[in-house]
Amino acid sequence: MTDKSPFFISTAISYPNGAPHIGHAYEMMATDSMARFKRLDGHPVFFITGTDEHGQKMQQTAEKFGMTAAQLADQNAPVFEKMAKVLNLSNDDFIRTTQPRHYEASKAIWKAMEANGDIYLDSYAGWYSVRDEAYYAESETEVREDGVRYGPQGSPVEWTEEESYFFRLSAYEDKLLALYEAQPDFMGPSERRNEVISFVKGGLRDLSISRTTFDWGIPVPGNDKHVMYVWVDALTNYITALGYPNIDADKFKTFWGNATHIIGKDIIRFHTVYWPAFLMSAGLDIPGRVFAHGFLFNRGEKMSKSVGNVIDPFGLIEEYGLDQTRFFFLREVPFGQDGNYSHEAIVNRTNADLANDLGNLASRSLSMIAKNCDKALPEPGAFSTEDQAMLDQTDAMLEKCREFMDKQLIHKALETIWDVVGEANRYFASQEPWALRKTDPARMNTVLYVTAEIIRQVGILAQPYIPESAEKLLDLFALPSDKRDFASLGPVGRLAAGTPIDKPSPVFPRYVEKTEENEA
Ligand code: ME8
Repeated sequence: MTDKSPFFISTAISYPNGAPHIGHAYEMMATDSMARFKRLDGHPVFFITGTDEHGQKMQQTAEKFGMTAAQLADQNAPVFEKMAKVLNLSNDDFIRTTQPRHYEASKAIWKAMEANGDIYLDSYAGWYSVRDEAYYAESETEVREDGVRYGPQGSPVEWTEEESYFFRLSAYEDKLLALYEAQPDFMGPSERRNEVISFVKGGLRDLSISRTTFDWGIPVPGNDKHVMYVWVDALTNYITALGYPNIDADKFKTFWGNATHIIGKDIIRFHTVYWPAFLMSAGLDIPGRVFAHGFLFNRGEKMSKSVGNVIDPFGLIEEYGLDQTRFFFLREVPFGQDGNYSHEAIVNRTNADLANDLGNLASRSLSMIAKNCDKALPEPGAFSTEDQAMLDQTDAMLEKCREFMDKQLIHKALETIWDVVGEANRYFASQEPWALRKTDPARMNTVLYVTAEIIRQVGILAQPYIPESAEKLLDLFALPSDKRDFASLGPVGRLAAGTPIDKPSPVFPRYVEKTEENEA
């Protein structure tokens, strides 16, 4: 029996200080593929995403637009919610940190940390980056030629001095190092692990966790002059979604304890240092894994509003199609590394991998069945060595994909599936079933049967990544919904001879360049 334990997974929650960009969409698509994979593999899954609406960055952006932070959040958060829908996300909840349930959860975790003796009042004097919403030690900053002091992520920092509550992070140095040691898979990819360990070994200072110079945040329990530092409330969103502080409810008991957080590489410190320390302090379980993906660049250039090369995810989906966009980013960019987007690359993936390799194979083989076999899957004869090798490789996909997906190697899982698609194309071309029609119809039947069976399994396994198209592919076999999960992969779910197969409708359209001639 394979493990079917409950699985909790989250994206980071985005700052709705502007419209969503492709980096946000990328994280959502990737996390969705993991949630869908686990569901299809028989696990109870809880998958969340949302918006991080407090903090100085929101407040400052709102001021620039002459609105309140609450108005800015109310304007943009629904665009993120809409994006989740447009991306066909299978999220079970969408957290907005301005929701009353989140105020309750944040206040509760604060009180739990306070009750544990980890919060005290003092005053803060140091460097703060509004863009990163992060405090930095002076040694992490540098003054550049322009005379401005910058933090390690390249954003300007400003000197901040105010009364502040502190979290006793220094007391967690050894506990965190012990956690990294005891739970080697706590964070990935491995390069990031070493960075974090050396940061913690370098010595942790207590963390300022409240602000008094602005009021756009959750009030500190017992002292309304202070609002919580935005990251204290932001990280808490993960347990808000499970009904915290109600830790005895089924949802919390089922899903907290082995969480997987998918985030970008710029916010790993918050998730692997601060968050586990807060949780330990509040007496709650630590996540099972934090995985940091890379950044997306437009033809190698960082996307920025001032350069004017920010990619709008809605536009991209409009242009190339949803599953084409999902497939491109998940197949092309090794998950965990930085990646690039270009028009040529996405057209190439769309046309080569989807339209040609999978689409054409399905349409050629199933059309032949509809035409030559009375619209029903033919009875196969004895399998040749080639047939058997093809089926064996197909049956072996699940185990390999499962292993890769457990390590968040989404691109490797897709490579595994498309290796089979490539091999199936070579098989089909070399067996020449169209020539066998006259010379050896029984053999043609076997080749068509094997090809159809490969397409069935590829369709089932492709669902996490390209859900809509995979569904259409499986519809070609009129496969019932209870035969579409991973328990039906392999020999147990083999297609039955006689399965009705009509002339297939196209599943993967080719991308045609928009030239004046084509437009006319
Ligand atoms: O960091 N490519 O919000 P955010 C890939 N609110 N990923 C990118 C990216 C890019 N170009 N730009 C950003 C925050 N991201 C906090 C998170 S979680 C409790 C609070 C990723 O809107 C980024 O790494 O700046 C992060 O994981 C997510 O998008 C939201 O970024």
